[in-house]
Amino acid sequence: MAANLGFRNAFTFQQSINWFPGHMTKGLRKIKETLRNVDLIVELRDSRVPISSINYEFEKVIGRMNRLVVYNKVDLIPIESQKVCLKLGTNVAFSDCRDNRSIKTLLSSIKEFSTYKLSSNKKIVAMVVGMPNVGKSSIINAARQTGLNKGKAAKTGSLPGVTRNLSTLIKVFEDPDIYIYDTPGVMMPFIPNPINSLKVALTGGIKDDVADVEIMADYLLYRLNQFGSNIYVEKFGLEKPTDDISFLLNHLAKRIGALQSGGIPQLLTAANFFLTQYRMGKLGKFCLDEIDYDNVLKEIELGRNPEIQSKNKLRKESLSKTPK
Ligand SMILES: Nc1nc2c(ncn2[C@@H]2O[C@H](COP(=O)(O)OP(=O)(O)O)[C@@H](O)[C@H]2O)c(=O)[nH]1
Ligand SMILES: [Mg+2]
Repeated sequence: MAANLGFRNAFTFQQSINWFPGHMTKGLRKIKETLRNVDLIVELRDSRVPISSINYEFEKVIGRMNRLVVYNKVDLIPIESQKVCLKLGTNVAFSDCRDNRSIKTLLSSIKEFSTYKLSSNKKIVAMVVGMPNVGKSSIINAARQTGLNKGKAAKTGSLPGVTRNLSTLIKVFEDPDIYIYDTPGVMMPFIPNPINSLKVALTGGIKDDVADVEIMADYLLYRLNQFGSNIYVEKFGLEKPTDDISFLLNHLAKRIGALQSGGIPQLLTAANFFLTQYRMGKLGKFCLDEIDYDNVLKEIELGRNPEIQSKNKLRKESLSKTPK
């Protein structure tokens, strides 16, 4: 496996990538203001980062409201990881926006978990919230397609930050009537664990120009090797796996013809190509978070109390400054 091939067994990344533009503050305020009209919160997370895509800001706003946690993009993780995600809580569902059956199941879960009572003859109003790019707008479109056979009502896109305002109510099902609010993706103002912020950026939750594309590519290579995945080796025409991002990007630039005048490889273009291949699921299915029970508890504790991280950092710094 990876260790035998002499690959790195750790990746150092110390500075959290943070992205919290003004429309997110406004989005969070609008979410709060609209909650009183809502029967069920559908909190979307990205299955590839089921822990890192938890936004603890929602906890403060949503509190004890009725909530269904949906791990979307489940087509991009292995089946064993889905089983582990199920243990992360109750009221959990999975979805793949491109799969009709999965959307049908999701609609049933929305009915099951909403506070709506069949006898009350009332419509179900849900609100989809989550970090940017987890697939909120796509899920509403898919539900509307499956439920009513109607076309897109919410704009979607492969880059984060497409939906900037709270939508009007979008009807997705009849009898019982289900309506959903689409909301802008909200990031945490500060992600306490730097590696988690890198994972969120890698899966497309943070704008690429806020993160460093070549570092993301290096982290991706590190993780692919750790998973012992050889898909990239064959796909990119390499002789054997490599742990050297500079070598890989030079190779890729030549392979895709990303060369400046004088034949100089354009490494940034190669890095973007590498990331896109991964994001499209072409380099394999992986869950990037450690989803063992202890780690989940640790991450949740840290996410809820981000000051723990800064306290630990300060403690370490002061220890390293203490004269010996
Ligand atoms: N593979 C995969 N991609 C998805 C899925 N759902 C959404 N996407 C893609 O994720 C990107 C972001 O989707 P969007 O709905 O705009 O996300 P939002 O920012 O949360 O509203 C788009 O490129 C979608 O096509 C899914 O279940 N599987
Ligand atoms: Mg959207």
